[in-house]
Amino acid sequence: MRVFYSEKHRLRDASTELHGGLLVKPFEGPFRAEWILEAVKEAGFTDVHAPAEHGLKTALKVHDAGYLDFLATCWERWQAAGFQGEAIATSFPCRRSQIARVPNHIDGALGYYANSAETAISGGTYEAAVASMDVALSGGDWLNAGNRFAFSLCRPPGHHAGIDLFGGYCFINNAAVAAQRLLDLGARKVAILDVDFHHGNGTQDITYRRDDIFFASLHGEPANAFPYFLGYADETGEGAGEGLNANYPLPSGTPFDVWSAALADALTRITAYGAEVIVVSLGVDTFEQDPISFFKLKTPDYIRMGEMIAKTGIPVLTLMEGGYGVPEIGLNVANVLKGLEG
Ligand code: OKP
Ligand code: ZN
Repeated sequence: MRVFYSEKHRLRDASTELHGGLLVKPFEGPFRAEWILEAVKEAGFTDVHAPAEHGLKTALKVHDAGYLDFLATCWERWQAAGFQGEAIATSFPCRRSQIARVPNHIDGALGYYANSAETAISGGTYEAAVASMDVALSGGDWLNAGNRFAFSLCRPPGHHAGIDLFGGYCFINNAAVAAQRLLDLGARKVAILDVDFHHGNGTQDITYRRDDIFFASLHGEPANAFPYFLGYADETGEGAGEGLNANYPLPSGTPFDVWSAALADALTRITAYGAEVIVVSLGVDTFEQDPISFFKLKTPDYIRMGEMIAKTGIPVLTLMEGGYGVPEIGLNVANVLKGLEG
């Protein structure tokens, strides 16, 4: 298993997150990647490589060009407007709003492109998001070269980033960009399997009308968990993508035996679809000690998770999404990789 990692993740180091009515230190910070890299090396995955720069060509096939330009210039524009703090969206287009026009003022543009307000944009955020995307793309290249496994230690995460939306700590959808590259390199069908605690609303947004990407997500039921407005079981895809979106919303307290039955079903459907590669959006915020989630997975369960995915026989690009708070996130990730390699 080759590991891809960029030090540039450190450039994403916001000082604020809007949480419970307070501006707190973000749950998603540089320490996460440090803990995960450390534990992964400790477990024997020492073949760690910096990513190659890929440019924005593939990203432009899954994201809106105006959105990527907004990400690239947001911090500069926010500062030029004279604001003192980090860029936090406060005004959003909502029911009966006009969405055909992007506001000229950065405060309006920020709300236009945001799907949630906890995520502050700070200096270096865009550069880190691009490096994270390159980490994902380099993992895709490794599989394309004929290898069965890669681990892309992406940070910041990506699965809440939609066609033209950021939020939930995500800016560029690493999984979707990697899937697009694998298709461009010759794969006919790719599956994205999202095992992060939170529904991959951004990935679903990008893949929903497509027939070349099957999307499956296991997550906290949207009635009670972020991102709240997508992730129900009756969202099955649209047009050419009808039947190719599979959501598994699960209740508070879900233990591994219940969770893994949903995983088994998702893997059956991915196999039936004929996926040539599985891109795993790996979040370990399903862990019983995660500070912002409500599933009850334990450390050894992550080995079983990896084993189940590997049993499909399909090549796997695993890339990092969430997992917070406790150092065990590192061992939990390493366990998935161990399970994959068997
Ligand atoms: C990102 B990923 C705590 C709740 C914040 C956003 C959660 C984003 C999770 N302030 N809501 O899917 O792990
Ligand atoms: Zn998550």
